[in-house]
Amino acid sequence: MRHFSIFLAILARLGSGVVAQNVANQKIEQLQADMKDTNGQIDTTDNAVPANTSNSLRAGPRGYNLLEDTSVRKKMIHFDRERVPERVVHALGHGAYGQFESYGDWSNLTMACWLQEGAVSEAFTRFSVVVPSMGGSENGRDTHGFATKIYSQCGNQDLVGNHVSSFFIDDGAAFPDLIHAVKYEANKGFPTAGTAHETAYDFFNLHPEGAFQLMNVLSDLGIPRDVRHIAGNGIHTYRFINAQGNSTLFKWYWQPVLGLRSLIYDETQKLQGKNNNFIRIDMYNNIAAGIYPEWEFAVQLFPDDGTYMYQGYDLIIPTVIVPFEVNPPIKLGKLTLNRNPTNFFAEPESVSFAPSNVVDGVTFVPDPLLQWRLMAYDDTTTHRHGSPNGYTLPVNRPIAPFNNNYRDGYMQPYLYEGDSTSTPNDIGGVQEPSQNQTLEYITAGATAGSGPIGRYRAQYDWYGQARTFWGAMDIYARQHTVDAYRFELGNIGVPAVVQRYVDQTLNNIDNCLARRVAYGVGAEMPAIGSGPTTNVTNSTTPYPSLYPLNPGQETNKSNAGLTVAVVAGDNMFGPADMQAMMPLLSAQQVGLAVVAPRIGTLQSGVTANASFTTTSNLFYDAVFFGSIPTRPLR
Ligand code: HDD
Repeated sequence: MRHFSIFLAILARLGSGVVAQNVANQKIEQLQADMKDTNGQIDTTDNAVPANTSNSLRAGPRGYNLLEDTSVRKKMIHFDRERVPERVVHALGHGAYGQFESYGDWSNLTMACWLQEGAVSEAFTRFSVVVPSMGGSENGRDTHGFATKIYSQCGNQDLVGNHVSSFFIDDGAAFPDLIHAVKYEANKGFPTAGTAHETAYDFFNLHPEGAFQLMNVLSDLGIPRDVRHIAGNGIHTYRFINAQGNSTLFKWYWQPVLGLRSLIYDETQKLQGKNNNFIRIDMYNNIAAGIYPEWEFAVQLFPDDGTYMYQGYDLIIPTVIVPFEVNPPIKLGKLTLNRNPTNFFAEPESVSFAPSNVVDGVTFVPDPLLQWRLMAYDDTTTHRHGSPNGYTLPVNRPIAPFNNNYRDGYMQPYLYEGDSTSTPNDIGGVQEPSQNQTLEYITAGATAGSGPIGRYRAQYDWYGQARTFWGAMDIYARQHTVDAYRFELGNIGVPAVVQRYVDQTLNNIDNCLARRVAYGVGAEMPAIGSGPTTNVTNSTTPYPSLYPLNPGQETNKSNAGLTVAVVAGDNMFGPADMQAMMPLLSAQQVGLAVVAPRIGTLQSGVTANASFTTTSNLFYDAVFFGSIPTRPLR
């Protein structure tokens, strides 16, 4: 970890302190009431009785342990139960607090209080990867989760999205199957963190609606440098409701102010071996150093005419994306993450997000993926916390007052007063809101259904959407994506699964793509011309926004928080070089690591913070060898 602490120390001097001054601190104050500082305190039992629990109570120095050792028993009983079930997906994650600031008065769209003029709300965001379990690598190729809880004055608003814009399925009924298929194979117990295996591709073969999403993840978008440089996508269409009861449909996005940055696959794979916590360390250190990542909250707006269609795009099929060129997003506000958690278990681990946590002014549409999500997160939260009282934990508790008759259960923390626990009541207790106190579930103009009851499967040109994405990539990005398909399919032991993916999915997307992948994995190549063919030489799309990593897209807007390593030695890169280098880097908030054969002060007087044995070029965005010229270069 040493190699990161140096970069932290240097960045700390560069911190910009960008937090707005008028931030409400209600959540911080609420959390402070629950903080417990045990520093320097005498060890006691839960019963507050001082106890030496480092040594067992025994019948003599060579005798048996005594049952009477209640203090060590209490310690052990607690320890045996320290773990709670990990999240069934997105188990591996980390998070930070921050603030959401509304850019203006959006009351024309929504009554959501966090989107009104001058509204600044505290927030917590958790980043995650879908497939690995706790303790796995977060640097692998995967979909990254981006979940935010806005502690607004009118209740908690959760925005639970992913870093790419679509999804693998469009009906929540198939979610357990998707996750079974991508997690480790039931009989083998591997692979534990990736989709390069047969059950995953067997599933993908049978769910063509995920072809576009999978191509996103297999492009370089699937291997971001870190999470400060990823986007967030709400994926579903949601509904805004304003105070007049008017509905506007929207899709939401977090757009990183730092821009997008990805690695290449070889780097990612090596980085996992060198440090599988690179991503969370990067986030932690930058926040600690005062370099706060920011994302603008942007929405695509669609009129709600009851059809859930927009220029031919189906808004209730979550796997269908609407390109930004067709409907440019408008920016409504900004999220800044500026405070690391105090306690990993109590905060990033215990935080519970749910798409069902919305405030008045935000509701839903009849999208069958979203509809199941509205149930599943509350359910899994109850399971993970072992109690329906999980939402009362410090990190989950709203700052807005909450009052209800959800009573009792494991770990109920409150001492509710009064006798009535039913609503409505005439004898005193929680009262029902009046019609004008809540707009919850009032979705103006919406009908509950429009056809015969049945089990339906959405129809769409799935391969066409993936083809548009393929067409948006330049030739280098396409090669990387071909390599990724080859890696994935090349690791599948059942040739029929591979052949089917090549023939049915890839060849329906693009004949050239299918042939290239098939060639690399020893599958039969589909005949030339047997599938559609995109221009092979370069990006040919009316929708360049689909692949924002192409050069020239201006996505890499800032170098803030990147790190340069200089290689130093007793006689190499001296104090004068250091003096020349620092202003160049600090002007851009770029950190510096000094790497030498050994850590410590070198003969030149420069201090090395990392050595060749503790670090790797993979941890840096650039490595500098040599001296800084004293005269400008010609
Ligand atoms: Fe999910 C966690 C994102 C579909 C069921 N999901 C979870 C997290 C993210 C997402 C970011 C981690 C939250 C955290 O940090 O605690 N999930 C998505 C997105 C989806 C999606 C963007 C599609 C648009 N998810 C989805 C479906 C279902 C679930 C269709 C079930 C019907 N997701 C869950 C879950 C998790 C979860 C099992 C595991 C832990 C948790 O909820 O709290 O309930």
